[in-house]
Amino acid sequence: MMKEQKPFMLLIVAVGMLTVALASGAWALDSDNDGVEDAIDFCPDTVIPEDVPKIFLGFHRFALTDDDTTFNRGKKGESSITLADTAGCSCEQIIDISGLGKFNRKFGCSKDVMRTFIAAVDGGVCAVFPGDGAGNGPELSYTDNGDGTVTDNNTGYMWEVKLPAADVGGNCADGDQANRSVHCVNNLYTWIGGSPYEVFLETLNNKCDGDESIDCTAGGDADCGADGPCGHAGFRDWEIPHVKLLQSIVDYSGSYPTIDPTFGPTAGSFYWSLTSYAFYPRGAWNVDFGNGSVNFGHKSDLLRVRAVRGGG
Ligand SMILES: [Ca+2]
Ligand SMILES: [Ca+2]
Ligand SMILES: [Ca+2]
Repeated sequence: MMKEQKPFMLLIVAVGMLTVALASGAWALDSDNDGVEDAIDFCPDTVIPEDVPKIFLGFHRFALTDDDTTFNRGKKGESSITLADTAGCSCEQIIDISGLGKFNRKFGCSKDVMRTFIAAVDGGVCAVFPGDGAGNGPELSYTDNGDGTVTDNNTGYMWEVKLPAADVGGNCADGDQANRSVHCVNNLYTWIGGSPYEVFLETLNNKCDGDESIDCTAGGDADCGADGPCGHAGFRDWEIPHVKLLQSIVDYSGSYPTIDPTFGPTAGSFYWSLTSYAFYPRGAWNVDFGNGSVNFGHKSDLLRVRAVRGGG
């Protein structure tokens, strides 16, 4: 009797284990076996323990030096950082992704490297498509960085803040645009190549912050000396937003202009996007911050622009 029941008992046990496994999600695919599911694992083929450090793990440095998924730290043993925090990336993989040098490879990833990478991972995972400002979707939320930039807390994108038309330091009251700061609210640019539109980005990315006359294209921050960092607010990757990104900052609650005041002076008028009109290549899309509409115009039209960088 016992011999006949055994396979049946085994089947019951197997079904029970399968049920528990499915309920706990334990069967979700984790191809590199690092405890982070493939769907949210940013780094495939993680090896534990990893090939870093090459010499020894530095005092405040992190790496996966034993068999578990928690980073070891200096001589202190296990740290509080796990592979779940780094989206499944080992120190070695972080070094490769971040383009870091041999020092990290010899002694492990520094606290700053880990912190920056984890923040980037968090930013990516947390990026949210904002609502319309009129009660639908996530609430519009912005942070004034106090340096001529504002961050959209939903998308993570950083935007340029404009100077008012009366601003004296930026010479915004000067009738000749060539004498004004590129940040002046009423500056107008065409979309086409070789245009002031290119001058605009060229200045944001290659002139010293706060002094738009010093060129720091070659030497970066070193060329700027006491005039601050190279690039607007110290960043050199400013772009013109594509049309959907530009529309993401429209506030449809009925405000005029249709944008949060954190963005500083904004005209109730048309702002260029990067996006060409596919059916009429001489045209490109713009957003009207007078009513929130998306329109297209001739690339030779003189419209306003607001720069953007980074993102989730
Ligand atoms: Ca994994
Ligand atoms: Ca460990
Ligand atoms: Ca991994």
